[in-house]
Amino acid sequence: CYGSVVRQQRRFPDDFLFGTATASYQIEGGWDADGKGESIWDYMVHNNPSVIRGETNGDVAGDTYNNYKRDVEMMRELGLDAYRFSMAWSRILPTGMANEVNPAGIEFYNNYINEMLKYNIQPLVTLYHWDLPQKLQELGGFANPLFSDWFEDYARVVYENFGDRVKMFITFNEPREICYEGYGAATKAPRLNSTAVGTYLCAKNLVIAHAKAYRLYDKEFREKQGGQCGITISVNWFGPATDAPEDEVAAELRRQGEWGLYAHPIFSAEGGFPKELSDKIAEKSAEQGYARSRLPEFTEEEKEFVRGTSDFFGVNHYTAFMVTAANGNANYPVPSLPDDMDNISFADDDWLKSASVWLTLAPNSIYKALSHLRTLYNDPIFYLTENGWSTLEGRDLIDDDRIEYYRASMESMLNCLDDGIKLKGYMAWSLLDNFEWMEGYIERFGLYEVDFEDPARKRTPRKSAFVYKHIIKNRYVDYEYEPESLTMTID
Ligand code: GBH
Repeated sequence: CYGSVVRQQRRFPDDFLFGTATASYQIEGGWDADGKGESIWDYMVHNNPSVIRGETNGDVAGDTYNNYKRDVEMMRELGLDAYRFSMAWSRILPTGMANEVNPAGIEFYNNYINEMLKYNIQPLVTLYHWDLPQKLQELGGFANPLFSDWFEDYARVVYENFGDRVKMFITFNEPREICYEGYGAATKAPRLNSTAVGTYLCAKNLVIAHAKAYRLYDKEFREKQGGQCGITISVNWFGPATDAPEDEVAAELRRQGEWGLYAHPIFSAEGGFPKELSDKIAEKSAEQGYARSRLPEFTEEEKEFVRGTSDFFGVNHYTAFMVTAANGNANYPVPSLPDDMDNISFADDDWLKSASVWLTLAPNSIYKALSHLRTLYNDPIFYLTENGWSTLEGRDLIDDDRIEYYRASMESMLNCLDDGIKLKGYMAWSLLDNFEWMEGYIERFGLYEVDFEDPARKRTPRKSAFVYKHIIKNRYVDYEYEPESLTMTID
């Protein structure tokens, strides 16, 4: 009509959960406040500050420890249905072990949760978003087979204290980042660089720890608390760069190495690690003179114990890559997960670039990832537990590229819903600017800008905050919408 493009107004259902996500170390500050113990991030940034861009750290970050009421006020401004945040294990259990509970830690999370509930915002709690108590790292962390018991004990303390009000628990955030980046490489704490042996050992112990925490909830808490328990895995989309069969094989190995190592044991019908990657690792281990495959096996009993232990599939999805076979020519360290997968990936030059090297706006990638997972794992319930866009530090309140990204994500989710994929919610990363791990405060993901020079850590809404608010309120994407001013109110 009148030559303008009429977009079909596809809607999100009223019970679709719109929220935002954060993580304890990235926002809380109060790193040693009121009896909190040291985490592996505290330890790393204090002992090896130069590993972080700008040599900053999360000692204060957004100071949510003292500003949580303002954060909840921002949630109200946006009209969020839900808010995903993580608990710092060492704030609750300073040494990591459950014999000694820190009452101030329990009180902080109680206040935070109660403030959300006062305004009908549903808390989604991640038990572990990368800040392991340092004392447990000194015992080997995820490489110690007893890790799963320590995690189960911690989970019990969390369920007992908060499960009367929290109805959705996520055990781990992004096993790949924990096991590959922290153990196999040196791009996250504890920077062990312990080769593929470390990555795979961590993978096995992590999924068993997840299963113990899930089964504990199931057995002792679900009946009286009535909530759900699941895991969040990072699933970016990896498709073949060409039609060549070797690129399809390469893409499949890449998907198995990126997320299959963690998803397959939990979500597949047969359980255990994914077959093609397992075979490849066994073959390469033998060729390289190892007496056994560096990928540990699951016993039949362990496979059964882990299989089916998630009420939903939490997906952190940001971007996509194209994959091509490397045929041993990529010069990855040997042995390493990248060398075992043996492929190269890249983004299309035409895709919009963010401030993060790894993050571009890839077309319809949420739909590609979820429809693949749906077929592979028998149509699970999905929550997108993270998705977001980075801009460079600077007081860039007009963030049109972030708006473009969020709108594209909405369209891709609507494609999922049209197809009957059971996608139930979306958590934008992130509510506010925060400590972006190795990138410090240089890359910003917030709907709210944070002034890290200001002792009060003032928060200011970006333009994208208004656009997201409008989507949540109306349940569709209005391309005509422009905020009248950048003044926020609570509706
Ligand atoms: C999420 O990870 C995290 O859960 C969250 O804490 C984080 O703030 C957010 O993303 C934004 O980064 O620099 O090329 O070596 C997303 C998965 C995996 C993305 C590691 C960045 C580093 C790639 N991340 N990756 S590179």
